[in-house]
Amino acid sequence: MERITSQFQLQGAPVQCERYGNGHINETYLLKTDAPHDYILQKVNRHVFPDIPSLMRNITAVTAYLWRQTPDPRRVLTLVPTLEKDTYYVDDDGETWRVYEFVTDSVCLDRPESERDLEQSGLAFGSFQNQLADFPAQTLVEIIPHFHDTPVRFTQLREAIRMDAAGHVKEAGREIDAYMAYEKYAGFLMDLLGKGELPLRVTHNDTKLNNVLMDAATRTPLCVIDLDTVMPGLAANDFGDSIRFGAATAREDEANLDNVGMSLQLFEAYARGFLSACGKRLTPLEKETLPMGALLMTLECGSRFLADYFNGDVYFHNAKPGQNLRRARSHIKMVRDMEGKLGEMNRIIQSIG
Ligand code: ADP
Ligand code: GN1
Ligand code: MG
Repeated sequence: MERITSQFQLQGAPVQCERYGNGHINETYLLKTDAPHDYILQKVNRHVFPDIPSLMRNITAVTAYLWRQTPDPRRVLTLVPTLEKDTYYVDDDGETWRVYEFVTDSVCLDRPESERDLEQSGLAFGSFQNQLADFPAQTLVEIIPHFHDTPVRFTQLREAIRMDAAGHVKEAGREIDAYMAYEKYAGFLMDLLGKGELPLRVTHNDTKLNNVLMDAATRTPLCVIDLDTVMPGLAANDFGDSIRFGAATAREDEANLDNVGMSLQLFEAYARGFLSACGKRLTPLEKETLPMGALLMTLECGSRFLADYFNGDVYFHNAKPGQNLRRARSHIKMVRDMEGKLGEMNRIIQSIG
């Protein structure tokens, strides 16, 4: 690690470097120094992100733009330069490393501890979208093409079933049937986009609760993190992914499906925060699509977990074998629950206005 950390312009000498956080993609470390100054060191996942130079250029451009609006290192993710003044370092094995300022006195939650926590995360992601409303979207590279193209995700699931790389397909007939029964919804947002009825915006695309840092004392939003997938996208997807993760009544990989569903109270809390920050910018149709965004992001993410299970767990970090299958099962259960609550979700959105 010393070989890596010595490449960055750090304040203080590194004294400790340990795995940190619960992200599914990158390898993240908390780097402590002998100065009162900590950092986040990350090995960027090169299998997930084949074009890291473009990814880093996207992040640099977006954070510079945000910094002009809010010049505060606790409120904008801040890259630490290398000795060569680059934003990342490639080691002898071809792995890419980057360092961020550690956002001090912050909390990062895997589950909301109150409705207010989720409302505040809605405020954070809504404000993020608002702050980037006039960002020149055409300058961003589409870092993972078709990232939230749900029909394409179903094609990838079919391909994973056909290849059956890990030999799991024969035991997962029920899950496959369950997902295929919901494919009828997959094209809903992409069709509206194709017809020009929904605008493309600069969106975050990975709006999990644990991708926002809150002030430890006030529990109000500080900083939106994990900017790897900032790309042109749909407001409903940013809204929906937050609901998938944050309004769930259980963890992503909950094994007891009786516990799994979506809480309408949490849905409402998130919607209040999100719409208070960016509601005025959304078209009436965009607002109408928010509930379907929640269902579709849950369906899509579940189909990706199932495909990864069939592919041999090559994409998402898995703490234990079978975790992707448990995630896929919980997600389809949540889709069913959301389907039954679409009317209520619509009423909530309309009542917030
Ligand atoms: P992944 O793509 O794997 O999800 P993230 O960039 O989200 O990686 O980082 C993983 C975790 O590390 C986050 O959920 C958060 O807990 C922590 N983290 C990341 N960046 C910072 C930061 N600048 N300050 C404090 N914590 C951070
Ligand atoms: C990944 O990186 P992380 O853990 O914040 C994934 C998201 C999924 C999410 C599921 C680049 O997010 O798309 O929704 O896991 N990120 C990428 O929890 O694929
Ligand atoms: Mg993350």
